[in-house]
Amino acid sequence: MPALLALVFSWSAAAEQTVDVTIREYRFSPQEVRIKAGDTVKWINREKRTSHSVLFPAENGLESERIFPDESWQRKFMQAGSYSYRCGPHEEMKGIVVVE
Ligand SMILES: [Cu+2]
Repeated sequence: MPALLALVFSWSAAAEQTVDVTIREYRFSPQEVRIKAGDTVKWINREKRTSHSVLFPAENGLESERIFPDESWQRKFMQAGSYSYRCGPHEEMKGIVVVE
C-alpha cells in the first residue's frame, strides 16, 4: 500500500467520530448504533412539535435535557458496553448504543 494511503487509513481508524441519531415520528433512527470507545452520539429532534429526551435506565436514569424540535443533544461514550436507552416522556421509544 502506498505510504500516503496507509497514513490516511491509520488516521481515520484513530479519529473520534460523531454518529447522528434522528428522532422523528416517535422513533430513534437508526434504532441501534455501533461505535468505538471515544465516539459521540448526537440525537437530533426532527419532529414538527414534539419534544423528546434520551434516558439511560441502567445509569440511575441518567437523562438528557428535553430536546425540542431542531435541537440536539450529544453524549460521548468512553467505555465499551451496551447502552440501552429510551425516551423519558415516551417509554415505548427505545434505542441502543453499542460501544465496541
Ligand atoms: Cu419521546
